Amino acid sequence: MVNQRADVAVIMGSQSDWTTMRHTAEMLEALEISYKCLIVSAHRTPDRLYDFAKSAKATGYKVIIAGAGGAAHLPGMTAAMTPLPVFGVPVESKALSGRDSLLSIVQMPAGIPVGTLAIGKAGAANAALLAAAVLALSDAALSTRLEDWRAAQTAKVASEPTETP
Ligand code: RP5
Repeated sequence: MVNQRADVAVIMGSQSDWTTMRHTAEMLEALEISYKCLIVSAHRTPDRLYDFAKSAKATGYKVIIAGAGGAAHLPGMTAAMTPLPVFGVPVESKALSGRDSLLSIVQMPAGIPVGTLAIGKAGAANAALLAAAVLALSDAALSTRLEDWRAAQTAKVASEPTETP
């Protein structure tokens, strides 16, 4: 559900991050959460980052999910300029397999938090689920959808392994 007025902003440092961040978008879609995806590079488009982060709350966003790789300063810089909760997704990098991204995002000094997820696809999907849990605190219908999604996940787990899953 990509609306003009969206609850979640999904920002990423580059087009190349989309292969990871699409999993955030897909999960938000599955939970019927309104979102908008934007490319915002902390080092290539710093003015865009400033404008986005400074206006994010007034724009109506409630949660920001920021994915970046390498020297991944996008989530932290965003968090520094908005009071909204920011969840960071470390994108898997070529040189260091995303460990650089993870450490760049997770090691925020005390005072400006970034809720940091796992590297790659799992982190991208979980960022959407975490955003859903935050939004569900004040949205009973979403709370029910989230509970249903988790129940369906539980129901898919077989009690015994088989040769051909
Ligand atoms: C970061 O550098 C981006 O978040 C991306 O993960 C990484 C590589 O960017 P590109 O060179 O593919 O644009 O800023």
